[in-house]
Amino acid sequence: MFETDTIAAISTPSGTGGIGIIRISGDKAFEIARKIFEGKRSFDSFRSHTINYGKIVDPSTNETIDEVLLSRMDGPNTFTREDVIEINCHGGIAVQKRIIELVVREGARIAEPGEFTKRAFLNGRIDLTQAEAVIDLINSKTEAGSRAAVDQLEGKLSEKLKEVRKRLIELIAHIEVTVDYPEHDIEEITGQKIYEELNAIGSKLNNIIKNFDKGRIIREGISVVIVGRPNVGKSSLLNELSGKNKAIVTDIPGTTRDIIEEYVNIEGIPVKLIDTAGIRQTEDVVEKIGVEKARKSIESADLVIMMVDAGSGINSEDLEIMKAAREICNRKLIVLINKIDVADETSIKNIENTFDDVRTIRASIKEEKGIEELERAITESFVRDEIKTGSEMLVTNVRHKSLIDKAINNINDARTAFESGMPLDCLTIDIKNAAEHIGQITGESVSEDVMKSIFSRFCLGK
Ligand SMILES: Nc1nc2c(ncn2[C@@H]2O[C@H](COP(=O)(O)OP(=O)(O)OP(=O)(O)O)[C@@H](O)[C@H]2O)c(=O)[nH]1
Ligand SMILES: [Mg+2]
Repeated sequence: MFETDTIAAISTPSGTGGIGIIRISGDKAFEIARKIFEGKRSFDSFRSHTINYGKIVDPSTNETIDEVLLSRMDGPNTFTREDVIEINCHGGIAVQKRIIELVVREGARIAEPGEFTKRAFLNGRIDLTQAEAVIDLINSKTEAGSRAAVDQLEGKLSEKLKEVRKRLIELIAHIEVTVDYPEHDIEEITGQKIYEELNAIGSKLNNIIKNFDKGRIIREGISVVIVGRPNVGKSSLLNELSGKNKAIVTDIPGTTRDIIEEYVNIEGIPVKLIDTAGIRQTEDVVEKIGVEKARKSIESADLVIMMVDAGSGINSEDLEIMKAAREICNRKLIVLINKIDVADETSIKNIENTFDDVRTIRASIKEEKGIEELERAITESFVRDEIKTGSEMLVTNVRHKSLIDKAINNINDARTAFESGMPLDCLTIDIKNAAEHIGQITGESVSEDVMKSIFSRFCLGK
């Protein structure tokens, strides 16, 4: 399982930048540096964790490839715990490529995505939740998202989970002792204690998981679906909010045929906007599919914006859609009354009265009215109760969530077994499973497959 060969990668994003960083990690890192680096002083005179000026020279031709700054970092005080070299070169992708080719020729291998972080994990520098936090940090779309990732990187989640796992293992040990010395009255006292401890651990896990929805929103954003009958201005809204002309807008009803998605950042929260085909009875096959997709997307949305056209007023189609939206999602719902520029006060009032039990917002996308109020309404409903993260720790990762759920189920099984009077040693298998599931989160017990899938989500050079 353990690879000890030397790996290398260009760690800066590809393209032309101010500088490029090439990272080498492993037994041969220093040997390679000795061969290709020429400075005023020799490589071996450099102290660890210093940056040194010099040139990269191809030893086979004596050709200078670039002027560089070279960092020498002696293991184990490095990210991977191995000897690490970092070469800061002058950008240009061609130069970076030549250097990395040279490094490979002298004995390194190109790193797989995430392999540096994987080594940090395998060498005990970080645990699995921290490794995953590195990915989240790279990918995080918002400040709140990166804050949650930093918490996780600092090991707050694993600290809690390691503690839970320790308690579970102690429980198993406890039961085994009890079973080995089966004096009846001792067992009864111990049994009660074990039961109480199981309850305590169960509620601790429930506590950790209860903020998951909030964590998910911070990590992945809110998904907001825009629905309404054809021509009310759904695609215009998507374009307006995203500042792009992604969706086609025409005055022909039935313009949008498929789902269109766009990420926008509203007050620091990533919002996935979903524009849908106008919902109406239609015989057009393509449009029918679009309408079906629109209905489906209501099901998975966090928030539904139901748009109506103030100019033409409410008709039975609007009411049908509204009914469907309410039925499918008892979720958050906003009615956006669009095109107020072509409607009079009475008809707008009329619409507001029709939907007097939900939040309504008056808007004209044409005249850019009501957009700010809508944006506020979108974030408010979530920010207030769900997104403001205090100091509390958030579980943002679906993998973690599902493993904690499994562990909670195991613990509940053990509790049920105890309640129905099963002998104590029947509980151990459930408790062991719970410990196993928790261990898979922190990486204390984790399979090669899981690791592969986690680290493959990294970009190269990380
Ligand atoms: N007067 C007025 N016209 C608007 C407003 N918003 C959108 N429109 C116009 O309404 C028409 C339809 O807009 P779209 O955004 O394509 O409507 P849609 O809901 O996506 O329509 P489908 O994709 O067919 O379901 C276009 O001609 C827009 O320019 C508005 O606030 N006022
Ligand atoms: Mg459209």
